[in-house]
Amino acid sequence: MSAASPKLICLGNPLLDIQATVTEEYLNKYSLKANDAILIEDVTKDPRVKIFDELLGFPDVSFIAGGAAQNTARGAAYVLGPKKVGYFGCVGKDKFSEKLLDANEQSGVVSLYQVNETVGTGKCASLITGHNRSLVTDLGAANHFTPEHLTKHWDIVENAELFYIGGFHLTVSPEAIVKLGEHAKEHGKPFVLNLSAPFIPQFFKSALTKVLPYATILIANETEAASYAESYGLTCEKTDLVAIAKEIIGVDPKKTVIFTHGLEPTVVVTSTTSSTVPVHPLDPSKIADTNGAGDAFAGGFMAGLAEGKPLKTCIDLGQWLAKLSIQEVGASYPKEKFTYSA
Ligand code: 26A
Repeated sequence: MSAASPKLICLGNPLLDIQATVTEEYLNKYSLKANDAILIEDVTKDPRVKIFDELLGFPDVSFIAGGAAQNTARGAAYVLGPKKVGYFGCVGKDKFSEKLLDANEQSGVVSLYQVNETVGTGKCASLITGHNRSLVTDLGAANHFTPEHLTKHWDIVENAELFYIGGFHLTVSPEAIVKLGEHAKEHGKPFVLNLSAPFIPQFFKSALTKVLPYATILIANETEAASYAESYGLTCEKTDLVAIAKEIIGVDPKKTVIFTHGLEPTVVVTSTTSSTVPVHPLDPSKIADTNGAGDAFAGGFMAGLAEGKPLKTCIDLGQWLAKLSIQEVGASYPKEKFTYSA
């Protein structure tokens, strides 16, 4: 395999995060929950588009590379080093995409962007209240990713050893996910899917149902698990993570389900086992914000998987990287290089 060909390929929606601390009243004004992710589907009708302009007037506003799977890609690269991680997504031709490109370069991620000449790069308002974050996204160009772009770079796909798909991309191109999934399945490569947000199982169920069979590993948090249980009409308790995981696995011996659960231990279920892995607790006074904690977890996890580490070590690596990330503003990683040791 050529040195320039990344081991791990990620697919998602490249977004620039516009992050600021807001008040509860501000969230209420737009009927937003303190901890949620929503998608603006019609920028001409949704009053919440105003948020992007309003945030510019907030004293602590900052522009930070975002997009859930792109954050994960940068996280994996933090551990694996340069050129080991590639990232697919669609951006516009503007200052925002230049900033994203630069952030990827700085962190060693190979950007495999499709460029849309007519639509601006996607953006995400990340509204911070205490340790919560409310995400409001205008996908922009990210909504225009097409499977043909994968075909263009198929040699890179073929050289990759494992894949990570942000569930958020189910709103954009399930076809692209299936295309990568077919390849992974045919070659027995790990194919990891993150549920990303409660609205994915709720409102994108048919796309999720198409893609789920390809996932060798599913990652989600407890609220996404509950939303899955609700959407698929599972009869178990919506808080019984092991039972939900078992339903997802069904009779697929190849599937593993990982549910993170805030500060509670992470739940890991395979077709024959179920166990937990503790988190790495952090003194709350050291938390900058928790935006991107889940993406960082997935980044560390994917890095471990790429290095062939045992499942429990991969999860511990994920917890370790999440702990580093929540000490930074936004879905970011320290400038300094810390090294994980099991
Ligand atoms: C389709 N939607 C809604 C989204 C996103 C998203 N990434 C991809 N698609 N909504 C929010 N994000 C990203 O999630 C990260 C935090 O986990 C934000 O850009 C933020 O960096």
